[in-house]
Amino acid sequence: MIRKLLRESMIIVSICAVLAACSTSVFARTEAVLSWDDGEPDAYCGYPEAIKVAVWFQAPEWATSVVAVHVWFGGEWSPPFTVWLLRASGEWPYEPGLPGSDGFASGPVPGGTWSLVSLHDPVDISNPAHFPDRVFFASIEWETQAPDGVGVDTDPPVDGKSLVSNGSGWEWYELGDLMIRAVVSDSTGTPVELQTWGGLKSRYGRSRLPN
Ligand SMILES: [Ca+2]
Ligand SMILES: [Ca+2]
Repeated sequence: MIRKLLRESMIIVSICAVLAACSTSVFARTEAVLSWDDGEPDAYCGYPEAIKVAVWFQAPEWATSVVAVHVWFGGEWSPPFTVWLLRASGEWPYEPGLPGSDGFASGPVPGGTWSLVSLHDPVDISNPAHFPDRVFFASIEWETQAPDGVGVDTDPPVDGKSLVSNGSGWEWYELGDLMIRAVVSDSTGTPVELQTWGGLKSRYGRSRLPN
């Protein structure tokens, strides 16, 4: 009986080892977390200074998609919020433009720590017509007042890649680096469909769309 149990458990261990090897070879992918902050908030940026914030990123050449966003909220809990992956508008100096995908609704999440928002449909950034120079903006828009807001790293170097909006256009935020990070991957994302303002507004309503 004991010998039989041992033999069966050896078979199970062998199957698990084979499965692990297969999953490693089939699903191996490279990911990187892009960030401008040091991981320690020194201030917060929230209502009424901003109702949405964005951070500029340029993905490495090997990256083909954005798969997640990390955000640090202050206070005990964040308000409900939406994550947007925004395309650059025009040419350098880039500013946030049209959404590169649908918004990803999230929150409330605990404050005082990193929250990971996994993009259930990774956003494909490999097409230079949609994401020139692999530039994109990770944006957070909250739906109710957020007095504590998003963490700000004011320690040098302040990289000047953050923007805020009170609903009418964007301004570069110079006090520090907003604590939003982007996870890029070499896995294939969902191709971006060129969307028109009219189509987006009819789907989500004007108030939920970034400018
Ligand atoms: Ca800091
Ligand atoms: Ca910095």
